[in-house]
Amino acid sequence: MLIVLVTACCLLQWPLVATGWQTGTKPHVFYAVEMDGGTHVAQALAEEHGLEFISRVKRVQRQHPHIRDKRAAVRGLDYNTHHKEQQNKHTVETEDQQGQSLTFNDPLWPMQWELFNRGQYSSSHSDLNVMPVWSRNITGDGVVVSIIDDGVDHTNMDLKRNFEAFASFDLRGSHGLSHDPMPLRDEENSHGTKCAGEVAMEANNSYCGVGIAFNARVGGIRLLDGKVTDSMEATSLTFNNDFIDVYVCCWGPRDDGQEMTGPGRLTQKALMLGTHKGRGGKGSIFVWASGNGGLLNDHCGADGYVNSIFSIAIGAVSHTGDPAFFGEPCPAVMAVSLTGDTLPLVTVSNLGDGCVKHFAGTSSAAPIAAGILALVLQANPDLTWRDVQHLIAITAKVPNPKEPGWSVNGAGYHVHDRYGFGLLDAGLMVQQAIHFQAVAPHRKCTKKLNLDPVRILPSGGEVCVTIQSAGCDGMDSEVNTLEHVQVKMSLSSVCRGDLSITLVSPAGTVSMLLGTRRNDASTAGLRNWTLMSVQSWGENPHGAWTLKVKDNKGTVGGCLRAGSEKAAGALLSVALLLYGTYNPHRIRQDTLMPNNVQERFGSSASLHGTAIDFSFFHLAGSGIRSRGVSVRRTSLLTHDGSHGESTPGFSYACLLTAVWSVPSSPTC
Ligand SMILES: *[C@@H]1O[C@H](CO)[C@@H](O)[C@H](O)[C@H]1NC(C)=O
Ligand SMILES: *[C@@H]1O[C@H](CO)[C@@H](O)[C@H](O)[C@H]1NC(C)=O
Ligand SMILES: *[C@@H]1O[C@H](CO)[C@@H](O)[C@H](O)[C@H]1NC(C)=O
Ligand SMILES: [Ca+2]
Ligand SMILES: [Ca+2]
Ligand SMILES: [Ca+2]
Repeated sequence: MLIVLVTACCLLQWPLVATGWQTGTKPHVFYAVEMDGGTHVAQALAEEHGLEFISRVKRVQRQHPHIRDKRAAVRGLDYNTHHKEQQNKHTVETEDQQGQSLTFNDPLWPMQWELFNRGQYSSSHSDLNVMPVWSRNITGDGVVVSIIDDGVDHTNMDLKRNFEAFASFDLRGSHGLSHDPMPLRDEENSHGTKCAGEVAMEANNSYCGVGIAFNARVGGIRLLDGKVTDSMEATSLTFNNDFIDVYVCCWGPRDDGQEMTGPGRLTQKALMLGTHKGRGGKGSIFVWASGNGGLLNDHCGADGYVNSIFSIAIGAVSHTGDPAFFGEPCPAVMAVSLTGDTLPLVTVSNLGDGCVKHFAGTSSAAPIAAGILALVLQANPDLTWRDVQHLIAITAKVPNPKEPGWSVNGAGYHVHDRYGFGLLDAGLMVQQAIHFQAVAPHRKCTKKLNLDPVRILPSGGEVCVTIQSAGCDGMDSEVNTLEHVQVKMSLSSVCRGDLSITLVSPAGTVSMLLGTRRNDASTAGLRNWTLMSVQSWGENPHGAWTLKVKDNKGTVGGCLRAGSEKAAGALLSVALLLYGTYNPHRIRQDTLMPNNVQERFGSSASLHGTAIDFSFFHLAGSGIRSRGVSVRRTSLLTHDGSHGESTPGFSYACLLTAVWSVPSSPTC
């Protein structure tokens, strides 16, 4: 009772979150209220004050607007000169495809090489291997995907049928508070609609193309049209999360190679809340575009959304399996999907005749991944947010083994800074998903390093610290099979973009957590910045971890650094965060066995008789070397019991919104 009264007080006095400064939009005030008592109490409170309950978040803070960029705009693409659209003069259907492939009457279906590649545009037959899944009548039925972006045009002929209002919301309030995410009709605001089309364009309606999960439900949460706040992001990421299965975010900090920022406090909480409570406790799936700053030498280690363990960061490769030129490397990238780089990519739009043939950027790659995950979730709705990440790690394949940079980690996973675990394969993923056993409970083992005195980084030199980890041996938090690894650190620097930060695991896996960025002349250093790697997935964390910060002096032209300079900075604090599971049957020093990637799926590589293309079969003979690590095979998954509850006790809080008028010029 007391808390409610205090809350009411807050309601009257703290317009914590004001988002009403857009000209021409109807102003709304968002209130975050911390309280006990659960949804019904919050709803009653809202009603009492003429407010609308939106969703819950954990904590409140003063909101400052910031910019989040969509990840579609890529400079230097000129579609007209890149290729001639060859007609299928060379349509050879392989034995496996005969009798298996569905045919659609959608006029642009023949152009959708990424879904079904018959050599339409080149000799490459690489695609997402979705046909065997569709042939089994797995088409996204019953799965709900929401695009958090600039809106979704649900009047489009190809989206009408699959549009889901309950997966939709308008946080910009331009139509009043509603479930109508209709975007403005201009090029700038066609992004979310394009993303939605890739996922769920209606199939066989004689219009435009076919979505990868063409029977999934799709909605849009309209967030991006002007500046956003932490609270708006948090609201969108937790919106109706018992109903929405997959959220797609093709935006983030500016990919200008200078910015280093990530989710604010509320958004971090929202990502955690979503993965713990969303989807009835199995966890919301957050698919994230990994960034388009390649041409500006950006590195996704500088993107806190990508570094979150709760998001699945997706990069892009072309039909030849080469990384897209606009892509960004970092060891937090989980996988790649195919993109409309120089080839067409069919989707819908809120402009013109509603159908477009080109869509590029990691913005075009992430929705495809989300569509594949919709197929996977239809095949096995019980999968948790972590099960899904395990499935990606197990089934993604090496699209181009000749690309330098592949290595095999201490648990036998092939990893790469630009590809993550590799290219998604819908057929393989669905096949593995059907009988997938939930992974063991999530554990987190933290080790803080005592850095007193601080370690000085010599100019042009490097500083190394070793962290001995026992993997929290003997404690409830003991981890012996890794998933994500994070390093939370603070350092000062005279020129941030000159720095590179690497982490070497006890098994010898080298993760380049942050690469140099030639445009980042910031002197701000890192303040409790969290870096992440998925590249030690499956390894045993027991042993010595080495963190190395190197000053690559001269990388950033904009940093005028004196020759007489003594230090480039100092390492102030380091904590190693190990996430994973404890498998009681795991032997500490795993028996060394030759790694044979083929062995993993060699015997079961068919989905109802359809051969699945394992490009990564080439791995063994391709000359890929692990970085001096003896490659060994360990148990990939821990099948040692049900996945249990490890939900932290969230104190209850909620976000309310009012349609009250805002004082004339709110200046937050
Ligand atoms: C699409 O419709 C055509 C008739 O227009 C039909 O022949 C074809 O089998 C349909 N495809 C699917 C996958 O239902
Ligand atoms: C395909 O699945 C849908 C829904 O899951 C079902 O209604 C339909 O009957 C199935 N079709 C076939 C041919 O099994
Ligand atoms: C990092 O966070 C800790 C605890 O939250 C705080 O004490 C410390 O001052 C922070 N460091 C920096 C550089 O902001
Ligand atoms: Ca269609
Ligand atoms: Ca970036
Ligand atoms: Ca992530």
